[in-house]
This record gives sequence, C-alpha cells and structure tokens, in this order.
Amino acid sequence: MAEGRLFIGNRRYSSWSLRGWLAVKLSSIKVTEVVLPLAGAGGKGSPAVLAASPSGMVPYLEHGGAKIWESLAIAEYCAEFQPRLWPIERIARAHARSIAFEMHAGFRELRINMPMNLGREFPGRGRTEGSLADIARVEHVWAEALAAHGGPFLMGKEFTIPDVMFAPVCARFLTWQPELSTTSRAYVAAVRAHPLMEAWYQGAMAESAEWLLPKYENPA
Ligand SMILES: N[C@@H](CCC(=O)N[C@@H](CS)C(=O)NCC(=O)O)C(=O)O
Repeated sequence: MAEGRLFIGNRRYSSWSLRGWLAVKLSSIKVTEVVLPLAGAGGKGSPAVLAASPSGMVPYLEHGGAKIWESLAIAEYCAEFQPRLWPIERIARAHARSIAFEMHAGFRELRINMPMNLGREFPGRGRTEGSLADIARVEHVWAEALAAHGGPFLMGKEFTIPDVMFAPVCARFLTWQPELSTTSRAYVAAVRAHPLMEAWYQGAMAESAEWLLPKYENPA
C-alpha cells in the first residue's frame, strides 16, 4: 500500500525528478507517483508544479508525515530506510558524499547547454567552453571513483546515491554524445542498462505529446 506521494516532472525532461525517483525506488518506500508537466522556464515552475510543491520544483516527496523537497534531501531521506544507498565504509562514504554533493551543487554549464531529453539525439551539439569543462570534470570524478572502487558503478558493485545523482548526466551524454573516454562510455552503458533506468525511459516514451516543449525539442 502507498505510504505517500512522489511528485515528479515529465520523465522525458525532468533530470532532478529522475534522481528523486531512483532514490525512492532503491529504498523500501512505497509511494504513489504523480507526474506533472514541466514549464521548462528555467527556475519558474509550471502551474501544476507550483501548486504541488512547497519549493515550486520537483521532485517533491510526502511520506509518513515528512515533506521533502530537493533531490539530495530525498536521497538522504531514502537512505534512512535503505542505508546501503551510501557505502558502509567511512572513507568510501565520504568520497560518495563528496561527489554526490558536487553534482547537486554544480555542473551548471553542462546542465544549461545539454538538457535532458530522453527521446532525441543531438550529436556534436551543445559543446561550449563551459560545458566541455564540466564534462572534463565529470569524467575525472568518474574515473577516480571507478578506479578506487572497482566499478561497474561509482562506488563498486552497488548502485548508490552517487550513481543516482549522475544518472541524468549519463542520459544527457547519450543524447548529446560528447567525446568520452572508454571508461566513461562503459559507465554510461552500465547506468543505462540498470532496470530502473530502463523503466524510466519506457515511462518517458509513453508520455503525452502535449507535454513536448519546443525549448528542449528544438535547441538553438
Ligand atoms: N535543486 C533542485 C532542482 C529541482 C528542479 O530544478 N526541478 C525542475 C525540473 S527538473 C522543476 O521543478 N522545474 C519546474 C518546471 O519546469 O515546471 C533539486 O535538487 O531537486
């Protein structure tokens, strides 16, 4: 039985919602999903999102009396129910937190120039000085984590919160197809092959054509 509600944006575009949804699905929390069309107006939510969420943004989780907004706060909440969402060992856990928090706080140029669109491919586009610098940093973070913990995911065999936070970046790379190292390409493929990612992509493909936004379908 559902214990609450998870409000998410339409799956095709809503990268932050993907993070919140993955965290919830990887925990034991059972919620009803409410999918809302995005406005895609850069910080200003659609009327449906503004009405549903205290921050005017998705994802937003209501569960057992708790109201949680911000994808990383949702991930932390989910980890209270499923502690293995963070590595158990202290040093690996510190590393995981550093890279997950860096993702939440940064990579703005990459996010602006290569927005998530699960239904399209824009190879070779979106490559600005800023987005390429962000991609170089992402690749460095991934390579270090994969080497330190043995892959195929950032913290090793388990799909943990750092993978949750970088999953939409993998989706962006599949759409925009920047030049990537062999190591990065293998990591992107491993994330894409996760059953939860496949479920999210299938949900995105089933969404109404009325939710398509020219801004994301016809990027400059
Ligand atoms: N820092 C927030 C960012 C949330 C965010 O920007 N959400 C976007 C969707 S991906 C949103 O709600 N946009 C409103 C809209 O486009 O209507 C988080 O981590 O959850």
